[in-house]
Amino acid sequence: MERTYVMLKPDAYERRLIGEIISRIERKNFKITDIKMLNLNKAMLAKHYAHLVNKPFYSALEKFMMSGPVVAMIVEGENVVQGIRNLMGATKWLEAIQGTIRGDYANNTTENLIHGSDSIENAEIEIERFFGSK
Ligand code: IDP
Ligand code: MG
Repeated sequence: MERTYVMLKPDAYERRLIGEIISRIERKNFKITDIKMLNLNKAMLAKHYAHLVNKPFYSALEKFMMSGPVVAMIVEGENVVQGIRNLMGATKWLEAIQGTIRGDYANNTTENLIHGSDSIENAEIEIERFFGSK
């Protein structure tokens, strides 16, 4: 069965939206097979966001992602990588359509509530990074 790595960001925690977002994942009939809360550090973020470290917004992203705990999950289901991306909505909040998590709750492109792996290959790398070999 396909699986993906999902991470609820510190704004989801701060805004008390953890339950709401997990409910949307479960109502879609995806299965959460592991879950934990953790605090990220600069080294973990530099690996997770390696494709963005040279962007002008990276220091703001880093600060935001260390501003509180994240909720890390392994989520399983058929075509779950794309399925979670569809539930999330577009990265840029103005492009995220209503009915998606970002479309309904985000009004900022950095503080956009949720991470989901963008490919099956990256899902396995991210699960290994945050949960170890499983
Ligand atoms: P994704 O989260 O939709 O996969 P990525 O391009 O992988 O989008 O970017 C990772 C995270 O970096 C985004 O979720 C967002 O928090 C932040 N980010 C991406 N692009 C921008 C931008 O143009 N301005 C500000 N923050 C951004
Ligand atoms: Mg991404």
